[in-house]
Amino acid sequence: MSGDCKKGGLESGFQPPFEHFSTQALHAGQDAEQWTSMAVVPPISLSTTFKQDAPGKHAGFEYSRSGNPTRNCLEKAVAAVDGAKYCLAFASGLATTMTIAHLLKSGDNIICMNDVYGGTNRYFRRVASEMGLEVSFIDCTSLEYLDAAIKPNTKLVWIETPTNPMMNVVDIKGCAETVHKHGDIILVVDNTFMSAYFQRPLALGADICMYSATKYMNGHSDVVMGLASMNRDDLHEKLRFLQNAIGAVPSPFDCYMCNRGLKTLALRMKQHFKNALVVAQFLEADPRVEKVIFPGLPSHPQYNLVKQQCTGSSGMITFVIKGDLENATTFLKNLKLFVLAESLGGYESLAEHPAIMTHASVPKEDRDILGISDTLIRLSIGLEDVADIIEDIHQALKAAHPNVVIPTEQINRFLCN
Ligand code: P1T
Repeated sequence: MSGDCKKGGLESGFQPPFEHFSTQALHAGQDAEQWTSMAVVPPISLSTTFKQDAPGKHAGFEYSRSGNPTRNCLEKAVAAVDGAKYCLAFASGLATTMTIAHLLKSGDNIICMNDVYGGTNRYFRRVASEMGLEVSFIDCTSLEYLDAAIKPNTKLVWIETPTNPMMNVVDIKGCAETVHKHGDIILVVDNTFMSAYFQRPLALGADICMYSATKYMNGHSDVVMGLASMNRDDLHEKLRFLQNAIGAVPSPFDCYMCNRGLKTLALRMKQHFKNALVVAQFLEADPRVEKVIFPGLPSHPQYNLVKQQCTGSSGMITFVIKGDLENATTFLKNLKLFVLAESLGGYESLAEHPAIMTHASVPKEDRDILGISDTLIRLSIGLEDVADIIEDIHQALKAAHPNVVIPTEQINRFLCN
């Protein structure tokens, strides 16, 4: 630095600035070569760009949208728990859906299960269809309906199982056989409700297993993210290209959080199932309740299929309260431990009203056909002590149906679980 440059501060009369201040603040201690610190816990790699030794010669990462070390850790862990060769992470469940839809071209047909998350329905019906994709909503619990709906331009079949919110169970193996008989049609299974712990769609013949990782896979209601696992090299290559080309990627911090959440997935899912089974049995025995839909109950119409394709059931329960919208609303407003909120799959118990909340974007006539009525309530059973969960549901049901008296012994049977 020349002597002249050191002379004078910004304002005349001040001392000159300390030498190399800005350069040191930016570069001292920051050599890219040192980040092999053998940390046991994956570091959050926030750098958007990565040093190259020569143009195009790098250690595996160039730019964080195309690949990031923290995201890489998560993708490898999820691929392993899904029994998959590959996994790709996205900015949300719907960003995953949108990226997968980009595998298709204008004029192609998508068959979507008629009972899916309201946002998935909205995306296919109001966004994908507007961009030239043809979407048919079919009840895929019937393999005959599915088979009959497949057309020469059908390129993708999208199922969700169990479905949100009606908890219908779709035969994944049956769908895979039906779909693949017609040629190269991609079968996607939204595995959000079961998580990788209870269901492995790829082993049953699906081509892509996707998640809203916002739910069980992260499990702490503090990350919005999506995941897609697959075994096929060609699908991985195309989706990895689209992940970078579209750019709907999650932040390194969210990847760190989800990677951390995944470590307790098995423990959480076992407890969600255990708690939900007691709650489902309690609701089933309750005269204030019309109907309980829980895949882990023998009364579920597809219980045998659940036992064939799943290793358990999650904390998701749907039930119909007796009465009308007012009874449903009174129940929801009186819950104390449960939080009245959208979403699911976190450690905390949540309750919601699908017709008014998560599935309001589904046309009313379709909701009526599916059974998404004013008295339908969805519970996401959390990890609290099950006696507290039961007591909360009981007192809210009491507020909704003050004239129905429940013998104490009946409640106590469930509190002792
Ligand atoms: O919210 P997002 O991460 O974009 O995921 C969308 C999504 C996809 N698939 C299923 C089965 C889902 O349940 C969701 C999101 N669902 C809710 C927010 C909900 O309360 O049902």
